[in-house]
Amino acid sequence: MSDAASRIDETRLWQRHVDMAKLGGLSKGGVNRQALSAEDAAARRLIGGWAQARGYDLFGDPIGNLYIRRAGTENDAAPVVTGSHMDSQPTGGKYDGIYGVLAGFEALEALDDAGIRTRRPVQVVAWMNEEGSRFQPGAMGSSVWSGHDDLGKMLAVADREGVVLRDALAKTLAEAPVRQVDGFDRNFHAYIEAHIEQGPRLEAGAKTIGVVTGIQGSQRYTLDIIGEEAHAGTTPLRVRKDALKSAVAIVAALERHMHDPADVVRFTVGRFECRPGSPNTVPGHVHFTIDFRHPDAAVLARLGSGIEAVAKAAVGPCSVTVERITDVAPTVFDPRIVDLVREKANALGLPNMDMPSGAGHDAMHVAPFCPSGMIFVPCERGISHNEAEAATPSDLAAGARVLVASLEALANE
Ligand code: HGY
Ligand code: MN
Ligand code: MN
Repeated sequence: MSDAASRIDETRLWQRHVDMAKLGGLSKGGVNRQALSAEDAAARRLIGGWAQARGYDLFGDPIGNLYIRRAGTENDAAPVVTGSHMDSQPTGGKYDGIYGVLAGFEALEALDDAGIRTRRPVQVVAWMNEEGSRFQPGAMGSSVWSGHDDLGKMLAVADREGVVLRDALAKTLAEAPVRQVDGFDRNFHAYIEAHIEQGPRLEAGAKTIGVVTGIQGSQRYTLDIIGEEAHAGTTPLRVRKDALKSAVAIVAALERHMHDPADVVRFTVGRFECRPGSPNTVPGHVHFTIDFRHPDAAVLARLGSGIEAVAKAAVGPCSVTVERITDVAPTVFDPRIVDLVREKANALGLPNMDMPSGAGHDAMHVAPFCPSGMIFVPCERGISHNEAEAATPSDLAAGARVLVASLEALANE
């Protein structure tokens, strides 16, 4: 075992997860730590304190990504980078995202504890708003960093209470102040993100490490169906413009459009808002989201191009508008990084398997800029985006060992 890997401290890493899980902790054991919330600011303060205690450089960029940098002997060399996200779903788990940030931080500490100096700096990034549950789209921090989304446009996005991201970011930075840098430094030597699998394959295969080969592509849309509010008791059905009735017909039509006998297409309606939401008023407006995923870009393009026509054909007497929120192509990770992760897992004697990621991750926006890859560790029954999400201290530490061994090798290239 490499010196750094042997200095990964399972108890310290687990305790950091326990400390973080208190920030936004929920009654069933999960967390609600949405982007730029008070809980997110508290998480930024907590890891900032740990970083400062270790003498790491802490700084933020214009979209709220947080960077923790361990100096290299050639400190101007392009850094080797790791990280993930600290924000969660509204009823999220204790490991989604935060594991990648804490495993990255543990890697820095293990390098310190082993007295290892690397040529390149090693840097952890906590990407802002990966989940996209409060401010859409998700993976926003990494998307703006990469140029895939425009900074100004994202700063103007509002949440469902009408809070504009620019203001929420200013509030967060006031509560968790950090040195700010202008612009986005995309000069990464390599990037490896550690994450729980969020699926059942590692557990079913009795594997400790997932050597991630890529990430499937995804598209997300919002649809607004406009009808006419009316009295539930006096308005005959034949004259109604019932937005709910039309929205249900559209969802059914989209289900047919997305149907895939091989069950590879992942189609989800996750948010469905019926307004005004009064029991005795015919709904005049329905807003809902659709999210679909597939590993083949051509399938995504075909399905996406048909959405508006399917919606308009099913809308009945109402009207419908369709807005594409995000479109992320499938990611294929650099074979050199995939091989390195597998080699380090084997060297550590950890059972591992190559696998694609069904979930989206910030790595999809980093991969076009530098050789990138991911390391998965199991989560119980593959449950995620659920308060019951669970992982074991030993699996989390095993992933961190593979991570630090991989980062050290890359940082001395
Ligand atoms: O939606 C996703 O795939 C990510 O887990 N937020
Ligand atoms: Mn995640
Ligand atoms: Mn997630």
